Amino acid sequence: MPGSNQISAILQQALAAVASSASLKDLEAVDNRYLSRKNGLLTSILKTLKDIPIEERKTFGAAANEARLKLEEAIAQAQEGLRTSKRDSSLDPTLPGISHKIGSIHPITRVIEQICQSFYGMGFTIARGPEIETDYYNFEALNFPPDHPARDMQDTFYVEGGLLLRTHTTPVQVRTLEKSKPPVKIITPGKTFRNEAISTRSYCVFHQVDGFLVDEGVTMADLKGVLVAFCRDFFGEDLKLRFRPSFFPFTEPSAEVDISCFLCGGKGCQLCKYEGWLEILGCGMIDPNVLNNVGYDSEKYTGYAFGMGVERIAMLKYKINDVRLFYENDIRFIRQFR
Ligand code: 2NL
Repeated sequence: MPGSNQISAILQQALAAVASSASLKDLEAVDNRYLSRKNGLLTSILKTLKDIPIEERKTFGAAANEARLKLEEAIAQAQEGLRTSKRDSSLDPTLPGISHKIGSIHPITRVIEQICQSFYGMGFTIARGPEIETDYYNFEALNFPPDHPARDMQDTFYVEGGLLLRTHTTPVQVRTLEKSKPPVKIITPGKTFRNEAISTRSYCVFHQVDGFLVDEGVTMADLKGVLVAFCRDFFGEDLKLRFRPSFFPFTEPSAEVDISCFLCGGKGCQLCKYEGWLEILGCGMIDPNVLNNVGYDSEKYTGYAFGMGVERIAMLKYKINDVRLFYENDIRFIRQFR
């Protein structure tokens, strides 16, 4: 028959098990072993009350209940202790936080996004294409004569298999025209390559955004309208534009576009080299030969096209005087464009 001694022996055993518990799981096991309703060592003892002489029942029952309460209390305390000690060791809210380095968008990426956004708003869609091109798409389809200086090894990077690194993104436009039916209205942002001596003004890699519209009845006036809208959106509402006659193998007529200097308003400053004007892009009406090359009837369809160097525009916009800064990945430079 169980006695009070036995109860205190079980309680001592249980308290020792609580003290040596290293985890909440251990405590749960102790709780189960001693206090489980069905067959816990302490709880079972209470079930034997009926076998005890009536006069001893009261003291024995009280002792067993007291032991149960003590153990429950000890387990609860140990649980709380484990929970807080865990919090203490792994999370101290008074410590300074772990700071994560926040990156920034590269100024070239940012300018490309801004240019695309502006043209997207005027109904242009974006097309992309390969950086390694054939002579056909990079030169021949675009009306470059076989002896054109741009085809020289000095100007173009040739790779194996008669392929080359595209010198402009215009080949993407040829590829798109080939696959489409008019009206076609796209811009082609992307990386381009030229075998040039590296200096403050030129680098072997650069970016270009080209654009065009081909449809029936497209004129130079449409071109001017789109470019005026773009320049004012990108550089400022008060700008004036100036179209100067120029030459490209793939457009006729061709023009270069200057904007009145957005820094000095055209009065003359360091940015515009005291000229009052900044050269922004090249453009023109797509040469009928180019349209014929992509299978369009150049009697029926006409198109305008334009192209701009992203580095040049980014240098003007952010007043950067050395193109190499874009490619040196100096964190102090990049960080300024947060
Ligand atoms: C510049 C000048 C230009 C084009 C790009 C083009 C596209 C097709 C047909 C004809 Cl599909 N032309 N693009 C036209 C004129 C100028 O770029 O200075 N780029 C940096």
